[in-house]
Amino acid sequence: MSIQLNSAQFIVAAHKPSQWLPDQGSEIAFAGRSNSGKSSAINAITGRKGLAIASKTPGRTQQIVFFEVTPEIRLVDLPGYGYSKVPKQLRIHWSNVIEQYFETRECLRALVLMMDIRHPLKPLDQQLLDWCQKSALHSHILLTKSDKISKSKSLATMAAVKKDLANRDKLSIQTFSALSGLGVADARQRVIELLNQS
Ligand SMILES: Nc1nc2c(ncn2[C@@H]2O[C@H](COP(=O)(O)OP(=O)(O)OP(=O)(O)O)[C@@H](O)[C@H]2O)c(=O)[nH]1
Ligand SMILES: [Mg+2]
Repeated sequence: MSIQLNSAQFIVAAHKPSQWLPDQGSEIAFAGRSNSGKSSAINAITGRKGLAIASKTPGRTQQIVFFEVTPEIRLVDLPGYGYSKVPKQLRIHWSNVIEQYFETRECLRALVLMMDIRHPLKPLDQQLLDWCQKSALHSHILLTKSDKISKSKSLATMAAVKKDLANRDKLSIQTFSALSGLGVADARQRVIELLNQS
């Protein structure tokens, strides 16, 4: 099937599970720490600047945002975790909702995990990867904001992260920059493959 990610359209920003789109077809979730570049990655991968709202204020995406590529294919922008300035009650609320999403969503085909290349593999990232491993769900890691460090440093970080995750399967990893465009075509290709594998 030929999937055109640039036809992605915003459908709903869900504050509660009852607003989620029906659990059918195929869906890819974009998750990561607050400010890791999730919304920017969705914009870059779909080639739709301004599709997902990227912000200077971390913790901005406080909904589960559903984008439809076709009625059967969706990309989902999850609220960022780990931002200490978000009130504790809200952080607990979202960690519960994210858990519920991962535990129940049958149409979920893969996780795209964004990690700032300068701060990879924090405990909550590890937790999500552990969950994918346990559930045999594919995960694709984007080491984001690679433009912020030198090429040699970014390759060294990628090697270190790969080594840390060497015992896992169904996992792939790449460097990425929404700003410079590095890795965007590869990420797009990977998302399409992950949608097609279902
Ligand atoms: N230099 C650089 N900055 C980036 C890149 N990607 C995102 N940013 C910046 O990082 C900040 C956060 O980006 P977002 O895409 O909003 O991150 P997010 O993970 O969606 O953030 P929350 O929704 O707040 O959790 C913004 O100021 C972006 O402009 C990148 O590849 N390079
Ligand atoms: Mg966001």
